[in-house]
Amino acid sequence: TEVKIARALLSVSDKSGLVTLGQALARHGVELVSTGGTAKTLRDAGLAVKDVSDLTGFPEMMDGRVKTLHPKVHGGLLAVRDDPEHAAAMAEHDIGAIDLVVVNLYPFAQTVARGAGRDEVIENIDIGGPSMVRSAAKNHAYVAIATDPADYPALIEELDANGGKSTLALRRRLAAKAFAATAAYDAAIASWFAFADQSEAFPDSLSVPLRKAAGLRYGENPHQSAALYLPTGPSARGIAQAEQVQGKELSYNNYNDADAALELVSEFRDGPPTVVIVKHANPCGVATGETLIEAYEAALACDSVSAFGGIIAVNRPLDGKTAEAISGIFTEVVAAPGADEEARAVFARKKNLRLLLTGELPDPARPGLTFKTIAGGVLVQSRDNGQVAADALQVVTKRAPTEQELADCRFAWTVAKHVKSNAIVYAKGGATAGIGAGQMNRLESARIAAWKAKDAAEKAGWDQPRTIGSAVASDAFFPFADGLLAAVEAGATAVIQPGGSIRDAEVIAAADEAGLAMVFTGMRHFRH
Ligand code: 93A
Repeated sequence: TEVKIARALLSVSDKSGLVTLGQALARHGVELVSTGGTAKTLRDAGLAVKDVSDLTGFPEMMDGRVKTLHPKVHGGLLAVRDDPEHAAAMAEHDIGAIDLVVVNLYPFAQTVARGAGRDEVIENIDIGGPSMVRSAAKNHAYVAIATDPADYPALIEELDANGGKSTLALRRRLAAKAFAATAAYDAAIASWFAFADQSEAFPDSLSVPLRKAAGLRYGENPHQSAALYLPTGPSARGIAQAEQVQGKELSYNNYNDADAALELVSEFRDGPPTVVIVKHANPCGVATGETLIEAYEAALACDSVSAFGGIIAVNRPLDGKTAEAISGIFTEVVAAPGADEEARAVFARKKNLRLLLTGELPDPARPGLTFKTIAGGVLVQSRDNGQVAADALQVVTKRAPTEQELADCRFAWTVAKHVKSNAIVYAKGGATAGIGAGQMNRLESARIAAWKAKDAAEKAGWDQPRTIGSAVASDAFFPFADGLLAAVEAGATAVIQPGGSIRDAEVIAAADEAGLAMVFTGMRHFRH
C-alpha cells in the first residue's frame, strides 16, 4: 500500500508553496513533469522539469485549453498497476506511471468575484485540471493527489519520514478532499450559470446549490416559517450580500422590501443623489436632489403617511444630516452603499433600525434569472434588466415633450418598472408626485395615484398637488383612453407608456385633444 513516488505531475494556478514542494520532491529523486507556467516557476527556482508536451508529444494548444488532456497523462494516472492488461497497455503505448499529481484549478470563483466579463469567466472554467484531479483521486490506490497548498507540508513530511513513499491513508484522505474540491468547483460554475449569467438557454435540468444562510423568525406572516438561502457559488451582488452593521435581525418582509428598494435605487447608480422609500415592496416615494437630504425630503413628501415604518435605499454614502432626517420617523431598514461616522452615530441611537451597507450598487443592466414558485413547480425567467435608451423613445403626439417633461417621463418610467402592476407613476422635477400600484385595472391605479398626490399636497400645505404639470408613466399600454383621461384630469402634461394597444390611435387622439405630449417606449414592465 506504499508507493514510491518516482514521477510527479505538477500543474497549478496558485503557485504558493510550489517551489518548496518541488525542492522536496527533487530531494527524493522524483522526476518533475509540468505545464507552462508551473514549469517556468520551478525552472526559475533551479529545478529540472520535463514539459508535459514532451511527455505527450503534443504541444500545448488552443490557448492552453488542451495541454494535459492526453492518454499519456490519463493512462499514466488511471492504470491499475498490478493488472497485467493495464500493464501491457502501458508498455504497448509507451505510457509511464505518474505517482503524484499536484493540481489546483483556474481561479473560477475569483474571476467571477472581480467582475470579469463572460468570455473571461468561461475561459476560467478549468477542464484539464479537474480531469487530472479526478483520474488521480479515482486511482488513489496508487496515485497521490494534492489540490491544496495547505496539504504540501503533510505530503513533504510523509515523504521525508517514509523514504519518498506515500501511504494509502494519506492518499485516501487527499482523494476525498480532491473530489470535494472538484464537486465544489462544478457547483460554483452551475451556480454562476443560474444566478449570474443570463442563462437564456434554460437547461433541461436545473440544479441550484443553495446553503442556508440564516433562519428567519417567521415568514410573511407569523404562522409561516422561513429562512434565507444563498447560492453556494458566486452570485451577482444584491441585498443578500449586504453587510448589516446594526439593528434587529432582518425579517422575511424586510429582505423582500429592502431588495425592492435596492433594485430601484440601483437604477440611479450613475445619477444624482437619489432616495427610495418602499412599503410592502412598492415605492411610496422616490426622488433625486442636489443632496441626499434634499432627495429624502422630496421622497418623503410624496407619501409621508405610507413612509412610516418604511424601508429606505439611497445611492450615495449616508451623511449625518440625512441620517438625522431619516431618524425623524420610524424606519425599519436603511440600505446604502456606505455611511460616514456621523451617520453611523446617528443611527446607533436607534437600536432597532437595521442599517445595511451594500458597497458599490449592483448594475441594473446585469443579466440573471428570477424564480417564482407555483404550486408544484417553479417559473424561471431572465430578470427584467430592460432599459429604454433616450433615442429609442418615439413621440406619438403632435406635441413633443419639453426637456423637463422628457426628464420627468424617464424618471417616472424607471420608477414604474419597480411598481407592482398595474403601475401608474406621476413625477415632477425628479420626484414622484403620486404612485398607484397593484390595482386590477389601470384606470384605478391612475385615480389612486392622483388622489394620493392630492392628499400629499394637503398634508404638506401646498396650494396644488404635484401632479399638476407632471409626467405620468404607465408600466403597460393604456387599453382605453380612460386611464389617460384620468391623468389629464390630475394635471399631467406628458405621458410615457409602452404603446402597442389595438386602441393606440384612440389613446393618441385623446392625448392630442388634451394637448399632451406622449412617448412610446416599446417595452413593457409588468411586475407582479
Ligand atoms: O485549459 S485547461 O482546461 N486544459 C488543460 O488541458 C489543462 N491542463 C492543466 N486547463 C488545464 N490545466 C490547468 O492549468 C491546471 O488545472 C492549472 O490550474 C493550470 C496551470 O497552468 P500553468 O502551469 O500554465 O500555469
